Amino acid sequence: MGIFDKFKNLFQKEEKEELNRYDIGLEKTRKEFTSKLNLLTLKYNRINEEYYEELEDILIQADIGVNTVIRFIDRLKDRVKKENILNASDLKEIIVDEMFIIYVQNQIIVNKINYNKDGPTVILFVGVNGVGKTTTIGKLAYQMALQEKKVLLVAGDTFRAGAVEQLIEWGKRVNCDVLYKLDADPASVIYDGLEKAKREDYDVVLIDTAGRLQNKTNLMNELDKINKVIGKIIPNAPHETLLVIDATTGQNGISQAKSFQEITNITGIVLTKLDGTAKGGIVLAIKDSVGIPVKYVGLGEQKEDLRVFDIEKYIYGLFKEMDVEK
Ligand SMILES: Nc1nc2c(ncn2[C@@H]2O[C@H](COP(=O)(O)OP(=O)(O)O)[C@@H](O)[C@H]2O)c(=O)[nH]1
Ligand SMILES: [Mg+2]
Repeated sequence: MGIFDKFKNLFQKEEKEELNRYDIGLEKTRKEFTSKLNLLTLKYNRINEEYYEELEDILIQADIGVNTVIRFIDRLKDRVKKENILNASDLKEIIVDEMFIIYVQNQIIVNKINYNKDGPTVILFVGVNGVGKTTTIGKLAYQMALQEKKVLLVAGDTFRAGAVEQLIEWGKRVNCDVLYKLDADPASVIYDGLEKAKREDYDVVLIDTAGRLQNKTNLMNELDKINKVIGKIIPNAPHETLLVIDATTGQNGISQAKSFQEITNITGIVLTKLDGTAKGGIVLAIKDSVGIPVKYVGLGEQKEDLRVFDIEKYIYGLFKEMDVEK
């Protein structure tokens, strides 16, 4: 059974709505990517060196990242040799298959939240300004509230004007409590938030922070301080530190991931605004170059527009319009 049949079977069991969200969110990337691949296949009947070069360009333009692309092409060439593939049209399905392999890399990918069994689960959100931290917190709170979890939002971004109000708005929209304090430093707000969460038996605490990467030492000190406060009130917390990255910033997002990884322990990535880019290949590049799994993807601005990242749905979303000869 080919990989497309495998995906098709898989999705018959899925709710249509769920898959639609990926479809819509990946539309821009898919249009670029699959139409280019289809054209490439038409242009080159037979696989040759020029074919590979053009394929390389297409992948790099989709923001898959140069190193990842080079590895990918090498693997593809190996397979072409081993499996005696001559025609470009036979390669399409293998390209999809190899995308999958590059992401999975024989690892078991954990994209579930590491819930705390004895007390509130603390999730810290970090990332530079404007990437979608506050929005993601709102969306995730909405999902968790639907699962009947008692969720507290903590307004730890005390720097940006309007940041607290924005979180309060989200709290109203998704019907979750928000802890905030005006004119306080982040550590003090977080302290109060976690005390409240313990006292009042919250299941999950989502902590918003300010994202200032202009000065690495400052940010590192600030995150250290925040982590110390959190760990003091709830041992082993934070249970997750999610780095939020804006997919539309392309390779810049990769360097943000590398910088944050150097200063704090990132347990997962949220890739936002996938709906706003034709460069959705960044998902593969992040995993390949930073080694941190993408746990959630943002596929729009509404409360329903966050999804647990699913590599199969993602790849299906990218390639479903690609005609593969049976
Ligand atoms: N299209 C789209 N917009 C998003 C997504 N996530 C966030 N945004 C928008 O990005 C902007 C910045 O988001 P915000 O949460 O304030 O970023 P923060 O500074 O990191 O907290 C807002 O206008 C959001 O509506 C997404 O997945 N898709
Ligand atoms: Mg914010």
